[in-house]
Amino acid sequence: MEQTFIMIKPDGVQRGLVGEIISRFEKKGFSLRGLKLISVDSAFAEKHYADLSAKPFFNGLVEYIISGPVVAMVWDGKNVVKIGRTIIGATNPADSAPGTIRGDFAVDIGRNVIHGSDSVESARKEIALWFPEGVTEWQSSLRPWIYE
Ligand code: FUP
Repeated sequence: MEQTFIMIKPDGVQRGLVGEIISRFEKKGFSLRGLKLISVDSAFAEKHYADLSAKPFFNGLVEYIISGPVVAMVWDGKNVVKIGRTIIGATNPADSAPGTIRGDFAVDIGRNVIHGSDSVESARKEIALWFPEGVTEWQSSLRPWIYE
């Protein structure tokens, strides 16, 4: 099964959206494989967002990510990278559909509540960065009710 890295950003944690967000991924049918509340420093945030280092918003983005604890998660399931991005919604909340996390809970692109890996390859890299200790192996007993 595929895995993705999902992070609830400091605004999502401060606003009490952790339970709501976890609930949306659980109810969809995905399985939680890794979960931790963690504060990262700027070197770590810069590594996570290395691909964006040339962007004008990079420094502000790093400041935002280190401004409070985040919830780092690994979710598992068929097409979880793509479906996870659909659940999250467009990067800019002005374009995210209602019913998506950003569409329901965010206004500003610089406070968009949540991150999700954009490809299987970035998921692999991000999981290795955020969970060097590895994730938990288990299989949900609900699987036959979610997959044909
Ligand atoms: P996403 O994959 O949806 O997280 O979007 P990007 O990787 O393109 O951007 C990462 C983060 O940078 C976004 F979540 C928010 C921030 N960002 C800005 O603050 N301003 C921008 O113009 C674009 C992105």
